[in-house]
Parts: sequence; C-alpha cells; structure tokens
Amino acid sequence: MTNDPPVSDAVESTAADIASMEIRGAATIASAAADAVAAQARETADETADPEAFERAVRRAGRRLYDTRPTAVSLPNALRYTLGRMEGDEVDSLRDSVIGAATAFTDRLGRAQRDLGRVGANRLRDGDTVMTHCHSTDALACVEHAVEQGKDVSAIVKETRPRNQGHITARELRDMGVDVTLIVDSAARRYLDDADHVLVGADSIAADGGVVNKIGTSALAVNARERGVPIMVAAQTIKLHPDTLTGHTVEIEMRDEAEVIDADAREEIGEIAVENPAFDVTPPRYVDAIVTESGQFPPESIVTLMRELFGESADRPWEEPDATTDATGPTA
Ligand code: RUB
Repeated sequence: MTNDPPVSDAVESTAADIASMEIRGAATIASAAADAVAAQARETADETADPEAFERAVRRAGRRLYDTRPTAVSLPNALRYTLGRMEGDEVDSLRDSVIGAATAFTDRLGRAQRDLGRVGANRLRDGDTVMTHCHSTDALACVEHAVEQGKDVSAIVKETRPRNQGHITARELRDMGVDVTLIVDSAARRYLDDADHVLVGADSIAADGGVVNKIGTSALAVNARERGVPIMVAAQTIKLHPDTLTGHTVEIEMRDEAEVIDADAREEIGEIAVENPAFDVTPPRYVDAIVTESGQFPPESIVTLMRELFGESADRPWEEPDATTDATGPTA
C-alpha cells in the first residue's frame, strides 16, 4: 500500500458526471476523460518532482475514470491513447507528454467526426428520412453534413426510454433545420415504412462486426431489416473494441431500476423484479454499413481495420505495470 493522494478534483468530478450521465455518449465521454487525465497531469506535476509518484497518480486517475461505465470502449481507448504516450524521465517531460497526447486525442476526435460525417452524408439522398435511436454525435454529424450539402433531410426520432436521449436528438436536429417527428419507441415499426435509413451510433463495435449501442437498437435493426430499410451505424474508430480481438466480450452496463419505475409506482405494484440494461448487441447480419472516418465498411470486414489500428491485443496502461487483471466482464 502507498500513501498516494486521492485523484484530482477535476478527475473526481468528471468521473462522477460520467457515472451519473451528466456527461454521456461515447465520444463525449472519451473527450472528457482525456481532458481529465490532462488536468491530473497538470496538478500532479505542481505537487511532486518524483517521476514514479507522477506516473502512479496519472494511472490512478485513469483507473478512476475507467471504473465509471463499462460499455463504451471509447473511454478505455481514450485512456490507452493518453496514458500510453506518457514518456520521459522527469516530471516535466512526463506531464508534457500526457497533456500533448490528450490534446492530440481530442483534436483527432473532432476531425474523425467531421470526416465520418462526410462519408455518412454520401449515403443520404435529397428528400430522405432517417429514423434515429438515442443521441449519437457521430450519427448527427452525417445528417449535419448532408444538410450542409444542401440536401433536405427529415427525421423520425425515437424517444429512447428510459432516459429519453431522443429529446436531445430532436432538439439538435431541429437546430440544423431538419423536420423532426418524435415517436415512442414502440411505434418504430409502424413508422419504418416512412424511413429511408435507420441511423444510429455505437458505444462499441466487436471484432465480428456486432454493434453495441443503446438498448433497443437491436430490435429496431431487426424490424428495419424486415421492412427493407437499410441500417447505417456511424462510429468513429475509437468505438472499435480491441479486447474482442482476443475473444473477450463487451460488458453490458446494468443501471438503476429507478430509471425505469419510480419508488411509489414500484411500491404500489408489489414484489417484482426490474431490469435495466443500458445497451444491447445488434448482430452484424442486421447492419448494412459501419461508417467511420476511414470510410464505410460492411460489419464483417471491420476486423481488418481493428487489427490495423490496435494490433492483436490491447494494453491497459491505467493498471499498475505488474497488475494481471483479466479484461473479461459480464457479457451480452
Ligand atoms: C449513448 C449511446 C450513443 C453512443 C454513440 O448512450 O448509446 O448512441 O454512445 O454516441 P448513453 P456518440 O446515453 O447511455 O451514454 O456518437 O455521441 O459517441
């Protein structure tokens, strides 16, 4: 045991905001995590001249952030990028390497989303209607770019119980000048005949092309396939889950039952079980295209890109160098 100080306030508050979903959505979580690691590096460098203590503090910040939500791989990928580039013999150089990596990472995020938006927009034609689920900045980048190209795009927006992230999507699409129709989740099949595309984001993409996204995505995809509506997943490459290359599965977050039913209603109903999985897995056969900043891919070929970017296995730089924790968690 060491007497290491707690993580910085910036890391603690970012971690609390990610856990409570004040900060949410895979890309936004990744960006906030990189900024928090940089803040920890800045603060620790002011407090110690000991390079080992510095490295421990920054790794500890990484672990605190890693432990907040388990499903969006953009979070560990942000930590891989920032902590994996920590180098130097002195605190100053260690600090600069971490801050430089965090800045490069957030710049890349922004660029990747713009590039991906350009690719996704090419799939949308003038007059098309998209059906959305949840709120995805990657998915919205495609619509935004299509609108900038002068295309008239409409949207059918699923509200996305239990947290209603569809309301955020509806607002942002309205701000782009898109005509929006909001529907309850269970109305999706009825309105699929009016849609030209299902357009969703992703929290993680597995090596077999399975898409992990907000609960309800898989039911939407199955219904869309049955109605002949193509399913497009907008996901920049930080959503590729390198652990799945070696057979690990993606942990599906289970959230508080209070998001599903309030305490009074629960009390009135009596003894029941309530389950609240936040995500599900859409098998690759229900996905037509995964749109990334490196172009669009059929889901079955995403593994090639994953290998190119991550090699055969993924490191875990937030762990102490001698830690031997297994990456496996409860699975979908
Ligand atoms: C958000 C969600 C989004 C993906 C992609 O879930 O499932 O579709 O994270 O978002 P939650 P983005 O609200 O539980 O975080 O494209 O912005 O990364």
